[in-house]
Amino acid sequence: MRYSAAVNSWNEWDPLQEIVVGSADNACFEPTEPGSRPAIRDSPDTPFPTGPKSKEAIERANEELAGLAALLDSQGITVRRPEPHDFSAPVRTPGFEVENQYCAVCPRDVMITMGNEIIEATMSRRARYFEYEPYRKLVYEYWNADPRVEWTTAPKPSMRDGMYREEFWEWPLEQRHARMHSFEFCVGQDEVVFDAADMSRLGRDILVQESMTTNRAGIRWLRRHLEPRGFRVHTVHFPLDFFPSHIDCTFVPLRPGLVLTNPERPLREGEEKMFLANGWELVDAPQPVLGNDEMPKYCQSSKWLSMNVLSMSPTKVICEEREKPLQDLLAKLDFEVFTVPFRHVFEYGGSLHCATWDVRREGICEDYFPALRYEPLV
Ligand code: DAV
Repeated sequence: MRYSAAVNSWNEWDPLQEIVVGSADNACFEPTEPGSRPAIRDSPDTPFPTGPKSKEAIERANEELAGLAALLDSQGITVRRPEPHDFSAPVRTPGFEVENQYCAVCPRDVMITMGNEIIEATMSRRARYFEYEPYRKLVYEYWNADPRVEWTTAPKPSMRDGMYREEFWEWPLEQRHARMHSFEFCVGQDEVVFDAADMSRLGRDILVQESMTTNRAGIRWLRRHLEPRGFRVHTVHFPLDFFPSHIDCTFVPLRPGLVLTNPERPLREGEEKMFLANGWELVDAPQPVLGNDEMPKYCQSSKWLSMNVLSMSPTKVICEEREKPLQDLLAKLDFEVFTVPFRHVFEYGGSLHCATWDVRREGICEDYFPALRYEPLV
């Protein structure tokens, strides 16, 4: 039996062995729904398109995704891809109906590896309810290959109207400012809701961001599931991000002792203590080269996709090719920096970290916070 299990990944940086890279095949525009109000960047009053993305837009994104896959492959890393899925099909459940689904560009949002376990997130948006399907064939393969592999699907929320707080989208800026410490967003607190990309893995310690896509019940579910398995789960907040969704453009661990931080989204006061008390360094990313007004017009993410880097090891990191200031900073921090063009993937909701799901890295579960005092739930 080989030393490490078919599924084995405990952090964001250990030497990468096997990874899933997303695909833009059959991608559709995300529909307007209670958990999402997509808008065209330079023309917010024009209705957002619906249905399938254009063939050209899909080809451009697929070409960049293939470029990332080729780079990973050239480094000896096994690259897997999702199965085709008809995202143009509507979804109807007892609780909701939605005209089309989204895409399989960002496996990170849906799937997470916690050591030898695969967890499928509940998801927070209707159009993404069945987004685990393109990965199921791979999950079965890993699960069949090795009895050490655990597989958990988190409870699906109803996604009925009552689960959401639709007024959220109308709150004026002053109100958002006044409420910035309440951490109430478009999803209510009654049902268990989380996207996988709101988590970040640092060995025994897992960070979870409270966001538009992960609520407090979701975090309680994760704690009750993960604490008996030896993990410590830490909720983190970034009060200046009024539309938080997914932690990997905000707080990006690069190796033991080093986190790349977003200068416009500091941690809530006090939450930096666990890092500083354990000798970790928080280093701000430089301003992105591509500003918010240079993002693709259908892109719903911020310019901070610049920070969404992918680690191949504690010394090798992949960065978008235009983001020279960040590449220089990473080189100064002793990383070997690899670059790929990835701007056409942005309109599908992510960059290099979002568009991947690492299944296997070398290494074991380690404690990078030996001075931590932690109160488990039970
Ligand atoms: O900062 O706009 C984008 C990440 C989406 N997966 C941001 C978060």
